[in-house]
Amino acid sequence: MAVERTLAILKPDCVKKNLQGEVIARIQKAGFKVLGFKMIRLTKEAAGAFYAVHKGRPFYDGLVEFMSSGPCVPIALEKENAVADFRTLIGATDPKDAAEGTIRKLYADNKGENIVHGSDSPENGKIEVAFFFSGSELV
Ligand code: DAT
Ligand code: MG
Repeated sequence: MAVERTLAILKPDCVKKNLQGEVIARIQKAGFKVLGFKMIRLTKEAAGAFYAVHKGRPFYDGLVEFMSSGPCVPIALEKENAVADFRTLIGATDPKDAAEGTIRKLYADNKGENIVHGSDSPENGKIEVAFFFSGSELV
C-alpha cells in the first residue's frame, strides 16, 4: 500500500471541549505519523475557501460560521493508506451513523459539529495539507 498524506482538523468543538489531547492520542495510537500541527483561528474567508466544494449546499453558511467560531488544530498526517484509514478512525459524518469506537461516535454532538475533519482522497490530502502547511512546517 502507498504511503499517503491526509489532513486532519480538530474542529472548534473539539478545542472548546478540551479534547485535543485525547483525539491526538487516538490518532497516534492508530499508527499515524504527525508531520505538523498548529492551532489557528480561521477567518470566514479561509473557512469558506477550505470548504469551497460545498458552496451552495444548505449547510454551507453554518459550516463556515462554525469553522470560524474559534480556534482549530490542523494536523498533517502520514501513513500507509492514510486517507481511508483515517476516515475509518473518525467514522461517518453524522455521529448517529458512525461506528462504535470511532472518534465522531465517541465525541461528536451532531452532523454539523463533528469534532474532526479528514481528507476524502489522496489527491485532496495533498491539497489540504498544503492549504495549512508550508514545506518547512512538515518535519
Ligand atoms: P466529511 O466531513 O465527513 O467529509 P462532508 O465533506 O460531506 O463530510 O461535509 C463537510 C462538513 O460539512 C461535515 O463534516 C459537516 C458539514 N455537513 C455536511 N453535511 C451536513 C448536513 N447535512 N448538515 C449539517 N452539516 C453538514
Ligand atoms: Mg469531506
